[in-house]
Amino acid sequence: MNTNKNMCVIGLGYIGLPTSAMFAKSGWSVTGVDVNPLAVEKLNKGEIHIEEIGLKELVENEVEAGRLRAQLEPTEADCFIIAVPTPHNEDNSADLNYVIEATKSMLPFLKEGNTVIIESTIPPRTINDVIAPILKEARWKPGKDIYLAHCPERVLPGRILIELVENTRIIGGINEVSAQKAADVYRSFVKGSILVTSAVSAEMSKLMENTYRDVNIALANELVKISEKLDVNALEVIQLANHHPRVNLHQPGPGVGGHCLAVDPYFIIEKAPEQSILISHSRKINNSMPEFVVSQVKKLLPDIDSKIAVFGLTYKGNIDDVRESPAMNILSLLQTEGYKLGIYDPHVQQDQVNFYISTFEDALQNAECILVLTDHNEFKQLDEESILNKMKNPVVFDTKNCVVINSSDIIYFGFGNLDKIKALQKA
Ligand code: SAJ
Repeated sequence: MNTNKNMCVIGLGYIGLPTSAMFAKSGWSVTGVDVNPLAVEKLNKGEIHIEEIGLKELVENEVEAGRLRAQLEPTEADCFIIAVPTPHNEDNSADLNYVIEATKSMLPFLKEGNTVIIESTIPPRTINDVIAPILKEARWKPGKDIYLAHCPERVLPGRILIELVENTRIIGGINEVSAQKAADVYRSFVKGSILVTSAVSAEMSKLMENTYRDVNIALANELVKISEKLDVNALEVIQLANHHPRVNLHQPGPGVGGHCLAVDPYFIIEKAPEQSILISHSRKINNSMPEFVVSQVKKLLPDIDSKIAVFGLTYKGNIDDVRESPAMNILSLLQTEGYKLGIYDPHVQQDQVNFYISTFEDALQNAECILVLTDHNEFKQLDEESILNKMKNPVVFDTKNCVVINSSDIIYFGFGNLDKIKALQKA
């Protein structure tokens, strides 16, 4: 489809850059805007500053075809998309400064009939209570002479280019005509359903998707703690209960990380703290898991001179992202306890962290326990010969239920047999 229309995308990160490239591919003439000169410079050379499968080739093609370019300031366009980050403040509330600055930066370029879309994750009512007033102050009438909508993204890194096309999109307008205008924009390349709603329902549904997972993971994590007290195998219980056709207990773990599940629920809590009881308790349960893991480690290794081989730093398996990772909290708690640590993560580069990352063999050397904190594929089948040769005690404590141990000489602990750790302490 060749629309011959102009688009300006503000924010060339994990969402803005792939989105810009997809719109360019579908015929829009796209100007990407970023405050980072490196991102701008690279894009104009047809290069990318982030990693994502298939993105490099796509951007190269679109820049070469003249449909995609970048600059530091916005420009006139038919449609503006804002895809800047929403970090959180100390108290976990949303820091809307980037979204507000991005909105203000396009004001000088707005023309009657333009469509403005916010993709950034925002607390409920932000479109109505924060963005619309900025437009009104500039004498626009949102919904009448400018169309305004929220269209949250829901893509998973590694699958962004596929999910941008295939996922259902929720489009919430400040009024019906705004939602329809924004929906027309996404119809350029989205093959999934496009569900049109109000801005506040779109804001809330995005946050509730991630909150649903966070709350359910908290339930699984609480089950682990209850099971530890009552000597129950939590993992077996989850497996058994999930045979029920309408039950889907999630998987427990060392905590919840990443920039979505561990962050988005707070955007609901900040707007309705007294009502968000389950949501805020779930956050507390998930945040308590690093301490719970360390309490189990202390039972396993009462001697704080012991060395622990910590396997996995990222917030989930097979990625290189350490943002909000519970593994980082566990590391610092273990350091505070005084344990010696050998840290190994084949997906993390040395320059991403401010401590030393060992090789597999060095991490194992003289260790008395391998503490698995991430379910990388590399950890599912460990080199057992090295474990037996290098470790002082061949013990594995697997918080992700991902390691398969074959040798009977290696002692395996996980969230399914915490009673055995308790028994050790009593012995
Ligand atoms: N986790 C568990 N137990 C589980 C599932 C996950 O402990 O049963 C942990 C993971 O180890 C990780 C965290 O939860 O620490 C989050 O992982 P994730 O894969 O569930 O989610 P994200 O943060 O990578 O991506 C989510 C996705 N949302 C949902 O699945 C509802 C994604 O679709 C969104 O685009 C993304 O958030 C976002 O940007 O909001």
